[in-house]
Amino acid sequence: MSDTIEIGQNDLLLIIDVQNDFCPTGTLPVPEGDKVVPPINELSKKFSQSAISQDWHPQCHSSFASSHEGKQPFKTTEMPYGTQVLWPDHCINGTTGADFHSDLETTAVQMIVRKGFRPEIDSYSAFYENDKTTPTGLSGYLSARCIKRIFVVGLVYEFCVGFSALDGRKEGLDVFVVQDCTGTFGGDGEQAMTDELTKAGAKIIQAADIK
Ligand code: VGL
Ligand code: ZN
Repeated sequence: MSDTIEIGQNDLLLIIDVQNDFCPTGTLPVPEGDKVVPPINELSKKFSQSAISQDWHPQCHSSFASSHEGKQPFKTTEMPYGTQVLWPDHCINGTTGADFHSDLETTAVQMIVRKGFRPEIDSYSAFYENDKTTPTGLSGYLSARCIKRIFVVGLVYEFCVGFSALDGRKEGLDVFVVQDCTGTFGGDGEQAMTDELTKAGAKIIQAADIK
């Protein structure tokens, strides 16, 4: 992107899952996951509207390998809604691991969307759970607030950031993923998500592209 993007009234910064368990000391760490915090804090000064998602699982959540006899983390299992990756226990509601990174500036954030709180369904997207039909309510909030463009940042690029961006496109929004304000597990999944985002018409930009 060479043109600079000016932020206005109908733009929202959507900060995805910047929580302790996705940072280097957490149970499902993204390499250098905490490095997203300073650039997100900087970027958020340009937005008058922002929302933040919080992965918020009950203790025996069905996305945890520990809830499935004999299953190891990072293997998959079949759920009624499709194939599900099994994760180490993470972001258990009410624990420190589920808290936002303590340096993340959240004072000006007007909306916190919790997701993944139903024991039987995981939720990557901040719009819909993994069955692709159960809404979180974010969509209605954005339309009531006349949001037309969302700028998505946070963790994890090829999971909750990417699926939120894809759903944003499906909801008819203009979607920008601010890549240098995201963290990734890396590897094939990252490239595959970039391809999907591009195909869906989401724009991948850097923080410096925003005025
Ligand atoms: C996430 C895996 C499991 C994410 C959440 O925030 O991207 N990834 N739960
Ligand atoms: Zn999760």
